[in-house]
Amino acid sequence: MAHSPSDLDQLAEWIVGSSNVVILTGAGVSAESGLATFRDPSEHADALWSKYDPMELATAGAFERDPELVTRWYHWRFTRVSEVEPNPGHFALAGLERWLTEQRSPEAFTMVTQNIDGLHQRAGSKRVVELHGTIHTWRCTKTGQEAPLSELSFESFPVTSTRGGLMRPCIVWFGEALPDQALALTGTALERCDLFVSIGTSATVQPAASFVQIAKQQGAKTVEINRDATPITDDVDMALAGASGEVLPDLLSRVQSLAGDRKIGDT
Ligand code: BV8
Repeated sequence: MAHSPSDLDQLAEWIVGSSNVVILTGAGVSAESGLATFRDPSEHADALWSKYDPMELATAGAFERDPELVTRWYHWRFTRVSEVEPNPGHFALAGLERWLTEQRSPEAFTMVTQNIDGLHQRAGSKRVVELHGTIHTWRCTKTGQEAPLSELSFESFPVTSTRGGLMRPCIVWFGEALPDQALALTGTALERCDLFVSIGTSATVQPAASFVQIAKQQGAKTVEINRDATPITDDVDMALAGASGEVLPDLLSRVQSLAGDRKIGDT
């Protein structure tokens, strides 16, 4: 199930003709930077951690039962994030945001990411909604006081706060509610969008996996760019099979030549 150049040309037409684009990204977009995804075992998953199921560790219950283990896991994941760079897929999405917001309006582009790694922002994306939070900010379990990860000391695990609580990442764990503001921004963008593109996500985690239906119900065109088929592949108007780091730069150069405009991503 590979994509054809004519699919990319068609998607480029849809992008150039759109007025409000919503992009949903998942761990697959960061895979080509070398970060392990959640559900397909990756050679990047450190042997120490590959025996643990992220679904088990990314929960408040796991943190309560074994705060040292969960803190060590997030410290390892942060170490991995700090060792990698954004990939061409991240840069292409930042270029699309610049082009659409300059050619149309700031609201013309909204990126909703399930990723907590901050690689979209490092690639230059500005309009990013971090649906599941970020590994770069932690908070005290007692006071809720937040601190950037860079200010924490990981000499011992778990990390205690100055107020006698434990520090935990500002990440949405399974079973926890998503941030109100992230959900509100996403809801507004979905209501207004005429093009919804799901990229690098297995479309299995709720409520993000239902966003495509919300977009479809209000009349938006829906697209999936993913390496493998997912539960939404048969529902979208167009499914492009491929690696985001290859498909997205190709797509944007087609958008640019179609629009006959100045180069995408030019500052
Ligand atoms: C909540 C932070 C309610 C942690 C994460 C129905 C409605 C509501 C909730 C539920 C529901 N049914 C079940 C639930 C509960 C649960 C859920 O969805 N469970 C699922 C698994 C069944 N949802 C929740 O708990 C959510 N909370 O609903 O709360 C509530 C309300 C009020 C009060 C209290 C509670 C919270 C969900 C958030 C969980 N946190 N992340 C962390 O990162 O440590 S989710 C986690 O999974 C990551 O964010 C990750 O991004 C996300 C989704 O995974 P994907 O991104 O899709 O990654 P995955 O590996 O699965 O797939 C990668 C894809 O990329 C693959 O398809 C692969 O083919 C592709 N790929 C690989 N390489 C490439 C590629 N594609 C392109 N190019 C490549 N190179």
